[in-house]
Amino acid sequence: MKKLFTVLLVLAVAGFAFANGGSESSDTASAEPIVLKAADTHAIDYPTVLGLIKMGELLDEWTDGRITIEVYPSKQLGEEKETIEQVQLGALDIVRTSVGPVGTIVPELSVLSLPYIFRSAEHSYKVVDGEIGDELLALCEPHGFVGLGWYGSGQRSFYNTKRPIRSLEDLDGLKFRVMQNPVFVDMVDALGASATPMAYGEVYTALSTGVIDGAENNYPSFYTSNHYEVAGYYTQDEHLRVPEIILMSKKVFDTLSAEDQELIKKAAAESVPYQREQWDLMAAESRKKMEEAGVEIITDVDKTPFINAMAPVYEKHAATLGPWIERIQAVK
Ligand code: GTR
Repeated sequence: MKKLFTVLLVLAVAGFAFANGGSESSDTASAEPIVLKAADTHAIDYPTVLGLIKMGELLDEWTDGRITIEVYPSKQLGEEKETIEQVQLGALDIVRTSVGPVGTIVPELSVLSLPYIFRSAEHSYKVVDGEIGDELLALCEPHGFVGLGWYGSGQRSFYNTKRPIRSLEDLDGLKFRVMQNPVFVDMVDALGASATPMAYGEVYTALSTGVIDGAENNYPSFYTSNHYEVAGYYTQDEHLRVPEIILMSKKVFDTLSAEDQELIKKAAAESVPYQREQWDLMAAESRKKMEEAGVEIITDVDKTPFINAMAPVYEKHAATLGPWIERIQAVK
């Protein structure tokens, strides 16, 4: 009996191997090269772009060059909002973007754009790497995206051309650029300042010409966009921790074999820890460079009034985001 079982097992394994090998050699379509185009707003050495490059290298290695990623950095394929739309339509394969603007298409994602929703970087990683993150990625699908993973992007704080901000009063009358999602307008309104949604690539000129007085971002974006040249005051109020997301076009994804889909998901997942390491390095380096460039970094800011001022933003979005807010806050 035992012998028969062993023989059957051997036959089953052989059959499986044959079926696999057979399908590979007969299925010429799976041997066709797949070149995925990926867009990022940042320059080639920015951690998010390095993450995409890593993802492409892994795919290249695992498939002997059959699947590769062509990364287009520095907004070569357009501003973030446009590239998100291109991915949704299937005209572009992959975009790495801030979650911020995606919230206008996948409403549940806006919970990650609420001010002070995360207590720390650890809290934000725990949320996106856990059940909540997985559910949010799955919610991208009905909107035409396959959510492939979350990259790190630290904290976002206000900076401006006028004066050091230490209190809510200091914000009074200032005009800030925000990312294109109404939740950020609500946030700035609640702080008593005014907000102008605008594409990232327009911010430098808008700051230089006085169309806006300031903006908000993390250290690497503030530094690499050269905004520090015109906005000399950076207040570390840490109001946002909006993650970065890798989105693939569902239209394109659905044309691939299940095996290739798995490889793409795996490569994205494996690029995440690498991206986050690169992130930490660049955040520290950018902060140092900001100091060297003479930016006044205001760290003695009492965040409590800022946090309390956000109550109306939470009230406004409670109807749609309430259960998500509670779940995120409950993650210890
Ligand atoms: C950066 C982010 C970009 C872009 C930019 C912005 O931190 O990495 O994807 O969203 O902020 O403020 O538009």
